Amino acid sequence: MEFDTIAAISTALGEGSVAMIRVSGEQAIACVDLIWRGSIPIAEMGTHTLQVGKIYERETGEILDEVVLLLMKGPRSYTREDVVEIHCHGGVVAVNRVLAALLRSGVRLADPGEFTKRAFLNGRIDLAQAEGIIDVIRAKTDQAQRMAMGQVSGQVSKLIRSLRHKLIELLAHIEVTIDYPEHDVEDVTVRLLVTEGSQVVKDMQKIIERSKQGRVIREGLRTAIVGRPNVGKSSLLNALSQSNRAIVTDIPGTTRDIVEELISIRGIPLVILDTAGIRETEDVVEKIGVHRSREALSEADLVLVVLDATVELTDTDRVVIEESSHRPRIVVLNKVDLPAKLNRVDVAELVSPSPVVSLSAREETGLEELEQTVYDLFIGGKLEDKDASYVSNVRHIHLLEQALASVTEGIQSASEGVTLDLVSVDFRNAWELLGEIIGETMGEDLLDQIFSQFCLGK
Ligand SMILES: Nc1nc2c(ncn2[C@@H]2O[C@H](COP(=O)(O)OP(=O)(O)OP(=O)(O)O)[C@@H](O)[C@H]2O)c(=O)[nH]1
Ligand SMILES: [Mg+2]
Repeated sequence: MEFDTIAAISTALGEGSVAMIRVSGEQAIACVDLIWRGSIPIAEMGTHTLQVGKIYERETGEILDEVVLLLMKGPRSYTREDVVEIHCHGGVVAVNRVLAALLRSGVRLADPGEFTKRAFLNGRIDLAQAEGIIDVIRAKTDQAQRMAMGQVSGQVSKLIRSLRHKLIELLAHIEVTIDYPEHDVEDVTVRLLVTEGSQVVKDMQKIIERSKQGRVIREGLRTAIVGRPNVGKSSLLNALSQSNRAIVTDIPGTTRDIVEELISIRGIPLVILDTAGIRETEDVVEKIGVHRSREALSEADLVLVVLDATVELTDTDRVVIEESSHRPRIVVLNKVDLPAKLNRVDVAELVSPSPVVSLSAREETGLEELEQTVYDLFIGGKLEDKDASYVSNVRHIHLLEQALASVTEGIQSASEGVTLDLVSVDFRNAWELLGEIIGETMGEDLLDQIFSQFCLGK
């Protein structure tokens, strides 16, 4: 495909040693040459070579910056088009003036993600790989970044292509059976659809099951710390995040609003929410806080229920235990540095099968056990396989689930004797849904929506 020529600053704006402007398109070389002063014109440079020179303003002749210029001729470039990279001195002003000069020489300012969109439209990468690039940029932990790199290198795409390949084979069988009814192979085809189709269903289920871990690694586990006032919820947030993020006092009802902090447990990102202590209150502000605590409790991926080990269970503790009983949770017995009134075994019995961990948030002891418990609960041994590929993108997971439903329905219909041309509709539908993951079947709107999530210059 051919597009106009675009440019954008690809590095983060701010003071730094280098700032890079990327130019891509048919006119990239000609446009930059208009404002370039080096030992040779860019048009005469070899591909994948660099040159030191100056960028000047055509109107006044003023030298704007001394730069290193890198040429990558298509198709051996990020976008598969001719790409010129201009490495300016870091700093907001120089790079912006060079960009302005470029825009006056006939280049258009790129939209966010437009370079990557071209890499996709020009067939260098598929859509799932392109989305992996956003995830690499956004990754907050090693695990998330490693998983995103797997997606960029095509691991997710490979899984999807293999599923589609099996579906297309089944569709071919259906076609043949419909086209040559005289061969009387309908029974054979139905049996094949049921057995082979069920295998595809199993494969999809496995991928979807694993994607839960993938999603946790990519987006982080939303973890709400709940409990009655003064049990040490804010102290726990501070201990886990090694910060003084939340205010801690001995006054019950200190935390009024939700305090959020991102931490990482062995590469798994946790978004920890410290909440207001749950209790009956007439205070207007605190009431709202308690309402938010309950919302956090019901929406979180994981709930940490904090109890104060130095006193007997109160009615409010029991309410919190009851309200969290259907959520994935870990019960934390806090303040074990002081003489205990609450026995871990009794509590474990009460909250079974939820795990119980005792620790001291103030003295920061027992935190490793909590971390280990979180890790076991959500990842277990399942992550040890470093080569495993994960589907982690919510869009992909959603499409997989729809495709799974469609294949399941197709198999059901086939075994019930529904005519094969109707059955083929379900199989074809699944094939198309999977195609949307890698961008082989999809609309322009969706593309715009996906690429608008990128940074400018990527
Ligand atoms: N001895 C001891 N004291 C603790 C521990 N954790 C918290 N505390 C104390 O308990 C009191 C309440 O701690 P916070 O962390 O503010 O409790 P909270 O649950 O956030 O309270 P609210 O925000 O009011 O709901 C403070 O005086 C803390 O110093 C602990 O592990 N051991
Ligand atoms: Mg608090």
